[in-house]
Amino acid sequence: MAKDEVTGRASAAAGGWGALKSVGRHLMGSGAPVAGAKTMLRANQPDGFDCPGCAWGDPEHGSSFEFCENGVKAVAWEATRDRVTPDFFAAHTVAELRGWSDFDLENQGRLTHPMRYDPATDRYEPVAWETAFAEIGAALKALPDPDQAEFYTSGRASNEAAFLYQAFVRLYGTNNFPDCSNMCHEASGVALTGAIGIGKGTVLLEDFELADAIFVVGQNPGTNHPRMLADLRKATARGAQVVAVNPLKEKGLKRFADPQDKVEMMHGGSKPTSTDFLSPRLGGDMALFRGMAKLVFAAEDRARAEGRAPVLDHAFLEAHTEGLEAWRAEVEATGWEQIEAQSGLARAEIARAADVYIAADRVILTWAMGITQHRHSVATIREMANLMFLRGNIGRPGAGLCPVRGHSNVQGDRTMGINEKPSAAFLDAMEGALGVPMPRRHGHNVLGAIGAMLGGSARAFIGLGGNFARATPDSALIAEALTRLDLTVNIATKLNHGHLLTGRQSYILPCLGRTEIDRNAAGNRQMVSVEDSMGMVHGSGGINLPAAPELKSEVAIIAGIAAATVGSEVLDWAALAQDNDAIRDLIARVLPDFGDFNTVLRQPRGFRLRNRAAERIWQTPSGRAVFGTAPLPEATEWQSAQGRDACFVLQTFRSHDQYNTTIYGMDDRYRGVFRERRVIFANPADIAALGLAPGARVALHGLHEDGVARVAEDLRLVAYDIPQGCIAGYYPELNVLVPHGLFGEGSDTPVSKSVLVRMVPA
Ligand SMILES: Nc1nc2c(c(=O)[nH]1)N[C@H]1C(S)=C(S)[C@@H](COP(=O)(O)OP(=O)(O)OC[C@H]3O[C@@H](n4cnc5c(=O)[nH]c(N)nc54)[C@H](O)[C@@H]3O)O[C@H]1N2
Ligand SMILES: Nc1nc2c(c(=O)[nH]1)N[C@H]1C(S)=C(S)[C@@H](COP(=O)(O)OP(=O)(O)OC[C@H]3O[C@@H](n4cnc5c(=O)[nH]c(N)nc54)[C@H](O)[C@@H]3O)O[C@H]1N2
Ligand SMILES: [Mo]
Repeated sequence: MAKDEVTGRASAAAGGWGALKSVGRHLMGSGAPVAGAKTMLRANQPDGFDCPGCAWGDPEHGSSFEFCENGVKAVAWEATRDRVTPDFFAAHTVAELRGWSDFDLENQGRLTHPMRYDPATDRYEPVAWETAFAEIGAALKALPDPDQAEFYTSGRASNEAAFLYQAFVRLYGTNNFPDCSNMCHEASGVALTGAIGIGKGTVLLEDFELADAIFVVGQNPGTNHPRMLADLRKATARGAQVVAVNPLKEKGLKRFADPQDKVEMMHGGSKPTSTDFLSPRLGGDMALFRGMAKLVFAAEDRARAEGRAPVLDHAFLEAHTEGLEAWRAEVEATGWEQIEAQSGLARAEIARAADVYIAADRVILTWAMGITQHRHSVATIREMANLMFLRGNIGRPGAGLCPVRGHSNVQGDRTMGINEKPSAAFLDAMEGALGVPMPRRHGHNVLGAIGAMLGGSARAFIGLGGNFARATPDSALIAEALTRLDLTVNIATKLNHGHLLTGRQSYILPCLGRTEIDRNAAGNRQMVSVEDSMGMVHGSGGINLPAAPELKSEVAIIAGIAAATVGSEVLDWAALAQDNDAIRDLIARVLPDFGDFNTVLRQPRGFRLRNRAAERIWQTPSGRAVFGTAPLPEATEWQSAQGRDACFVLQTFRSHDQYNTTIYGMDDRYRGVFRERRVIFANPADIAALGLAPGARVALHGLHEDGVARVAEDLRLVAYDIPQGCIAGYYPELNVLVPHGLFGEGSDTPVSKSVLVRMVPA
């Protein structure tokens, strides 16, 4: 068990002194401890900025300050005093920098000047903003077909930036919007749109205070949504059941010591965040939920036979749903053998979960990447929705579906129209507001963009934030493909590998971060807005001085490129770049749910976007909530691995010291791993069966058969409580093993949580 770093006592809880100590270290490390601490106090405050850490909602009462260890890391990382200046680029060739680690690149600090790549010197050199805009515009205009350009978005972009970006790209003539959410919660969007008519969750933070049972499935909130732990422990404290479903017994899912609770901190105490824990095999969740459904139907039959109150919510099912009978037939046809084999759970364990579900009047079900990054993710989420429908657990207080989003504004970016398959209604509204036709052909998502790059039809890549090269599967192939492009442009705060994979013409355009004050030419402060996982839209205004005077806001950079590319006849880019209120007025004209956007945004906690599913209005073709009827997969990856020599299913996940491809440090405190990232977590029995001992070095070989050799070398085995046959290691280092040709059915999401590999001793 890991020791608490301050008290030296073994600690079974997440949070506590270890978290506070880490907060101090990251603030000190940023070189701006006082400013950093002041900055943190304004995170998620009505007059401060939205924490760039995650998309978990903020409490209604904005007075108590809410931040977490990993929010501090995100803020300190942005508020660092270190700078990547033109001198830095003069001192290092791009070829040399490509050999640096992800950590070392970003750790150099904030980008300060717009830079252009010079192939003759293999260096980035400073370029004037206007020159960069003009050259990028000329290069885009020179493409014979706008569909040859790929416009990537990472989920930190504000609503205003995202809206302007999609307007520019559509005026340019394409719907090519590969987006980080394609690798993230796409399956949630697809499944929920089919099931309830909207691709978003239905609960608010307040619902967590009312739920009788909460299922937390396939996510690691202790690291990735730490503020959620406070809501979970409040729930267990008032007697609610919290069932964690995860192949790993993640520490934060067991106990949490709240660093903001003084008494607890003094006494070294902690409180439980869950009341039960199920550890399915990777990809086994659909089988688990099907098993639970079988038991709910059985309980209904028993209740009926014994003349007791029904278990199903018949009024809801009759008035609001369709497809129940077809699904029930699927459920009846699925045998327990298959359910136990895929889930790896005994029927008695599944019955425990079903009993919790049946006993609760109000149930919330949350999930993240452990559910969305599999081949059958869409079907799994439909199964979860089905189960919730049975007892009417949607659209009433304390109950509902809650996909827990990743990037702090990934949900908002989608709302703003970052979508390669925009609805006709959205395009009609854009045409109404802009008075010109929009492209109707569907564009590329991440998978499509990768295909176009590998195939050579893509010629340009523009990245609004993010790290496309490292976040995508098959990193090695993607890296190669990026260097063959005519044009690569990255709008970014910090240097990363993607910027070093230069096309014939390449630019790095440095932007303000969310913590920084954004003033227009007249000196007036600008704020942006974001939408959290619960559909709450907040304002966000920076409080720190810009990292460099040359920086521009994302909005201004997009407007600059747009003016040089599509001209200013339809939209007055120069004016929009100076006035985020004007952008919001435009947004409200296209998206009526934003109403009087500029007024409601300035209410203390912003406003909630209307969510019709939460009102039991279903925007599906039939006007009803729809039961999914997919069968269980023929075989999960775990089943395919059985009987094959040294074959395992690998999931790639996050350590406690990283934000996606941004590596803050080399520790994974809660899992007891320090100063290294090249580790593989494996069951002790599996390690022994290979004739190895914990600590042994191994290589992993990908088993996807498409002629590409996929190998990750020099990994150290860590014995861990994880189901046999399942192993885990860190993203992005292991993305070389994730095949781009394997993706979720209906979601196109790379299967980062189910990669078949062979383990070979080094
Ligand atoms: N500090 C920090 N915060 C973050 C991020 C970050 O990198 N760092 N990233 C942000 C982003 S973009 C996102 S999308 C979220 C990601 O948040 P998470 O989804 O929590 O991210 P992962 O680290 O990928 O963790 C996946 C979890 O699912 C479990 N899991 C894997 N496969 C399965 C399965 O088949 N079944 C079940 N039941 N569980 C499974 C893993 O054991 C792990 O606990 O966090 C956001 N917040
Ligand atoms: N194998 C595997 N692959 C995965 C995943 C996995 O679990 N396993 N997870 C997937 C998921 S859930 C996601 S969301 C993607 C993430 O993919 P991305 O969103 O593309 O990656 P990030 O690492 O979040 O991007 C980091 C970069 O964003 C830039 N940046 C930071 N802040 C700002 C800002 O305010 N503005 C701008 N313009 N730039 C900024 C910095 O330059 C930084 O280097 O990765 C996916 N890839
Ligand atoms: Mo994500």
